[in-house]
Amino acid sequence: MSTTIPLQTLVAAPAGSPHPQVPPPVEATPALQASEPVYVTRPSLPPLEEFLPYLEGIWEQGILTNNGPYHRQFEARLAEYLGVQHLSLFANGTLALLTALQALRITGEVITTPYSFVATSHALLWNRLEPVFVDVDPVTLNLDPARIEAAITPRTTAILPVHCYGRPCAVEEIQAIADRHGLKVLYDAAHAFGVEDAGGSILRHGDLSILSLHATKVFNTFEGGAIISPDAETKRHIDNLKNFGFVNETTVVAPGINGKMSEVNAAFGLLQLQHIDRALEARKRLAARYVDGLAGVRGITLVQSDAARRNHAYFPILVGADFPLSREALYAMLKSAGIHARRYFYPLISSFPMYRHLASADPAHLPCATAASESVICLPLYPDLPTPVQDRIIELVATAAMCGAGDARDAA
Ligand code: T4K
Repeated sequence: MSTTIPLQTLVAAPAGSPHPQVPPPVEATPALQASEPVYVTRPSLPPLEEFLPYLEGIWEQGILTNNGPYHRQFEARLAEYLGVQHLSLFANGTLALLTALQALRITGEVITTPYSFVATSHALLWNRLEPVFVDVDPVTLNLDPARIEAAITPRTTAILPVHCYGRPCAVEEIQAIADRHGLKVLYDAAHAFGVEDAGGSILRHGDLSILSLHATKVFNTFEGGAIISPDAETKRHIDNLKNFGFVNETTVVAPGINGKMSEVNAAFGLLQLQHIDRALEARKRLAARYVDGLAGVRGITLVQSDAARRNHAYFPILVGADFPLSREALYAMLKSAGIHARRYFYPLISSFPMYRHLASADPAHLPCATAASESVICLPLYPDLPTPVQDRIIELVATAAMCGAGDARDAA
């Protein structure tokens, strides 16, 4: 491991600092120069001057939204980049989820995971659907296919799995179950931008997949989302739904919504496509560095994707019972050192007030999701994360692993 820099150097030293011996940061990055906290993620942003011509184009044309030229271009280029054929842009991932459920006319109960961002289940409630929570696999942290069939009732119409952290779900097994029971499958692929399995894009599975292009995601358009459809007809229907149900100036065929992405977001997306491969490379390098630094740390389990092409969207670790600090103590220790890691996904969705009354929300039925939720920490990972800062994060975790143990856990 390379030389690390004491965290004090992340904070601007006052005049007459008692640390004159501290060497200057190796890389003069903003995060090291200022007393800025280190967040779980920071958005990838291209140089501002590269975006100005796109804005000028919008100003010249006066088309701000409603399937404008940038929207059409970005939709086509994004589909091409992702290796899918039928993609509809949305204003955000949540609107994409809401619309996907409408498009497939889902009713009754939907089997889903409690181990996700709350938007996954909220999209069901907004469609007056009942989430039925099924436990996750303890290794993949995705919906456990072995537990799905037991949760199917005559009211079940769909399965809504999440490729959590961008790790592919057990897509073949889930499809086989859906086929046996006549269920639709909608993938919440909010984390899975660019992820591929042996056959290509992970987004080709199921009846529909949705993406998030939010600021915190691997690929962002500030806010944004997309639905990936299996055929042109489904895409057309979704395009109508996201535009109030209009098919032409005077005809409305469905109670649609306004889910459209604006020209500014679409133009930004076009520019972002020029930078995404470099961003993914940086994530890969940083993730490998975490693996090198943390793989041997006692009590820490790394949650790794087995995808053919990964996106390294997050770097989750599980803090085990044999780690000297509790998860909460490690989280607090990192925070006090200026490292704002996040406990994605804690609390479980099923424990929020609007869900906890459901029979399927009983933690006794969700032991693996509960255990993961109570032990996970997502460490900062984003393309511009300075190497010395990452080394310091690794050092903090590794040092905690060696500290005088049981007492620290008890005290936390
Ligand atoms: N399904 C799944 C599985 C999802 O994870 C999500 C979203 C959705 C559906 C819905 O998609 P969208 O409708 O959002 O497109 C964040 C995001 O807001 C959310 O998009 C994401 N999942 C979720 C996992 O994470 P928060 O509440 O943790 O965000 P926030 O504001 O605390 O941001 C985290 C850190 O990122 C901040 O501490 C600093 C940094 N940050 C954030 C923003 C927004 C920046 O540096 N710049 C920024 O602009 O939910």
